Amino acid sequence: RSGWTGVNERTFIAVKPDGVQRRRVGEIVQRFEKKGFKLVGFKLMQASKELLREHYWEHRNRPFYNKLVSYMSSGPVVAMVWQGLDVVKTGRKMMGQTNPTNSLPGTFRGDFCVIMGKNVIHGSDSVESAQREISLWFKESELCEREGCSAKWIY
Ligand code: FUP
Repeated sequence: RSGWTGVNERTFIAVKPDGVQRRRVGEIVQRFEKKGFKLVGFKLMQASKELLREHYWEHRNRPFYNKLVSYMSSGPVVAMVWQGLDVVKTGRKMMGQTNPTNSLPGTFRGDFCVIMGKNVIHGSDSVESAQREISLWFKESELCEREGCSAKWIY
């Protein structure tokens, strides 16, 4: 998957259950679109605990692991794949810090929430994590990137 760099870089973004309940899906999609990124995958789904345990595998020995998996499976999430130049790093900036208290206004976590355990949005923290998470949440056939379907000059 070494082709997924530069303007083809992809990240996995999920609106968490509280983000869906807060009705923030539209605004999150809008900000990624306004920035100039391309939506290549999108689905509303109830994630299984099995999927979430795998998704948060790196935290398996942390005290908050079980609570995190329960919360993430407590309601539907919106799973998305966004594509564009430096989308992983920029997506992380748009999200803010893990703890909303440390997140600046203008970021999703800075603007929409106050509790670390219910922080609205997930975004991959590296290109490698993005590749792992995208293949965990999406089948290749669910990702759309038709040749010529968007203007090349946007990037
Ligand atoms: P982030 O990459 O900002 O989503 O943060 P992490 O991957 O470190 O953590 C994943 C999720 O675990 C966070 F969104 C919230 C939760 N978490 C806690 O509840 N307590 C902690 O101390 C750290 C993370």
